[in-house]
Amino acid sequence: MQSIASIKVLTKNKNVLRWVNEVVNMTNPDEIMWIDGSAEQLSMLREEAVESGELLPLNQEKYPRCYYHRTDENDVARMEDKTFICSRTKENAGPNNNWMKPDEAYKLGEEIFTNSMVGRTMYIIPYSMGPVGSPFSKIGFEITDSIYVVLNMNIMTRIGKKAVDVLKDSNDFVRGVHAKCTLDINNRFIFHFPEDNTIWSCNSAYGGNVLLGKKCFALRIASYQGYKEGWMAEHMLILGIENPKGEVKYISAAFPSACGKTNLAMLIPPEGYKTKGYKVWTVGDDIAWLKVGEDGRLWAINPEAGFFGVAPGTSSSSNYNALMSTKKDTIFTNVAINLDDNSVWWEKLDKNPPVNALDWKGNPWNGKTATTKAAHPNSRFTAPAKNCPSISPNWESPSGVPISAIVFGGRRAKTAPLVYESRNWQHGVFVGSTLASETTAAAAGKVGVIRRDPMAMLPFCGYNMGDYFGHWLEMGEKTSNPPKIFHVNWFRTDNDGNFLWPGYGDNFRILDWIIKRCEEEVEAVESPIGYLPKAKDINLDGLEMTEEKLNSLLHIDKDLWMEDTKNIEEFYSKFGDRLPKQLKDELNLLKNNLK
Ligand code: OXD
Ligand code: MN
Repeated sequence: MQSIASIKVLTKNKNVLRWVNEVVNMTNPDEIMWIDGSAEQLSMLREEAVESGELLPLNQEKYPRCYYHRTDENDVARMEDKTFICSRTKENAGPNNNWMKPDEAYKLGEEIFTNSMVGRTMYIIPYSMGPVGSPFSKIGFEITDSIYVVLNMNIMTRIGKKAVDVLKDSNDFVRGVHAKCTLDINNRFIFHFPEDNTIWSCNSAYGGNVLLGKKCFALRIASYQGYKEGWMAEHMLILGIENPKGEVKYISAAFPSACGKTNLAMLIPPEGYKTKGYKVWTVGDDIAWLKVGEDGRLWAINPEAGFFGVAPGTSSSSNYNALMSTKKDTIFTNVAINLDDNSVWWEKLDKNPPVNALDWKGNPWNGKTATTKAAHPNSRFTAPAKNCPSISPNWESPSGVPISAIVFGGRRAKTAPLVYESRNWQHGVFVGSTLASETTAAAAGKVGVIRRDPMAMLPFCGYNMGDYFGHWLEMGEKTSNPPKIFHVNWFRTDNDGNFLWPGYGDNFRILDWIIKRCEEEVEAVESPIGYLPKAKDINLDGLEMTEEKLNSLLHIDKDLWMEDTKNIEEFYSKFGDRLPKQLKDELNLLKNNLK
C-alpha cells in the first residue's frame, strides 16, 4: 500500500497553508494526507477503514461498493445543547442559539484539540458546496482524523483537487476542524464562529456533528454569509414538477424534522397524473441556497451532492426513489445487518425482518422474538444524489433553477388547513416565521405540544433570528418577481385522531394546485389567514375523498387560530426589538381578521 505520508500538498494558497499549519501544530498528527478526491486514493482509504473495522463491506453483489458503519452508542444524533454560535456578541447569536464568547470557545477547543491527533492521521479535505465553479458555490476545507468523514464528505459534497483549483489564492473559504478525540460526551462541542468562517467540532463521530459541509457550513455559516452578502441559505428541499407539455416549474419547501421532506422531494405522482405525463424531479432534499437572478426571480441550487437520509420508515412504498438511491456506493450507519446475506435492514423496510441479524449496537437480533429496535431510529444512509431515479436533469445546473413557489409546512392536528396561500411576500414571511409543528407520540414528552420552528431553521440559523426575519423581508424587496409563498399541513386529523389526508404521493394534488395558483390558472377564496383553494380546484380523481371531507380539511377554526396568535406573540417577544415591525403588523392584522 502507498504510504499516506507521501500524498502531496494540493495547494500553494498561503491562507490555506498558514491555517493548516496552525491546526497541525495544535493537533500534532503522526501523518498528514491531502484528499485529492481520486478514485485510487478513496479506494485505498476504504481498504484501510475495512482493515481497521471502521467500515464493514456489505454484500457486494446486492450492494455494490456499499459499506456499513456503527457509531458509539452515545453518539447517534445532532446535539443541539452541544452546538454553539460563537458570534462576538450574544445578541448577534440571538435567543435562538446557544452562545459562547469566541475567546472562550477557541480556548476550550484548543485545550481539547491539543495533541488530539497524536498517533493518528490528519486528512485535509477541500470541498465545494454547490457545483464546482458555479456562482452560487463556496469552498470549504475540513480537517479531520476520521476516514468515515472523508468517505461521507465524498458522497455529500464535491471533494478534492477541483475545489482547490477554483479557490486559487483566495482567502474566502470555510475552515472546519474535526477531531474524534475520545468521544467524551462531556467534552463534545460543535462551535461555529460565523465572523471567522470557522467551525470546530470535537468528541463526536456522528454525521450531523462532523460532516461539516452540511448543517454547520451549508446552513449555520452560510445563513450568516447570505445575510451579509444578500442571498439565502435555507433548510429546504427543491423539486421540479413537469407537466404533460414538458414544462417544469420548481418549488422549494421547508418542513421541521419528521414531516416528510425527503419523501416530498422524491414523490411519485398518483396514477392518474402519471399516465397523463406528470413527473416530479428531485433537485435536493434538505438544503437550498437562493439568489436573486437577473430576471428578478429567486433561483436556487442544492449545495449538496448526496442524501444523508433517515433509514427507518424508508421502503419501496413510502419512498421508492430514496430506497433506489441506496443500492450502490452508499454508506449505512447504525442500521441492522442481516448476517444471512450481509445485507442491511431497518424498521418498516419490508415485512420480513431478519432472524439472524446484528442490531445497531452489534448485538444478536432476531425479528421473530425481538423486543428492541433493529436499527437506531436515527440510523442513516449516505447516498449519492446522482443514484436517485428522480434526480432532475438540472440538479447540477450552475445557475440553479427558478423557484415559482416556496412552501412551508408543519404537523398540525387541527389549526392549519391542508393548504393556504399568503397574500404577498411580507405575509409569506410572517407565515414562515410562525411555522410550528406539534410533538407526536413517537417522541418523548407531551403529545400535541406546539414547537415554533421558523422556516424550519431554528436549529440551523447562524445568527439572531430577528435579523434573519429582517433579511427575508429585504430579499423580498430585492426580488421584483418573487415566488408565491404557501403553507401546507398533511397531518390534520378528525376528532378520533385519524389523518384526514392520505399524504405521500397524493400530496402531488396540492403541489398541482400551488403551481396552478402561480400560473394564475385558478382562483382562490379570501380568508382571515390568507387565500384558500376552492374545493373544486383540488383534483381528487382516483381518491376516495368526499368534497365534505375536503372542506373539513380546509376549515378554519377562528377560536383555535386566536389561541395560536397568543403562542406566536409569546414566541415573538423573545426577539425584543430585533423583531421587524412588519411582522408585528402582520400579527395584528391576523388578530383583527379573526375577530
Ligand atoms: C437532518 C436534520 O438530518 O434536519 O437533515 O436533522
Ligand atoms: Mn435537515
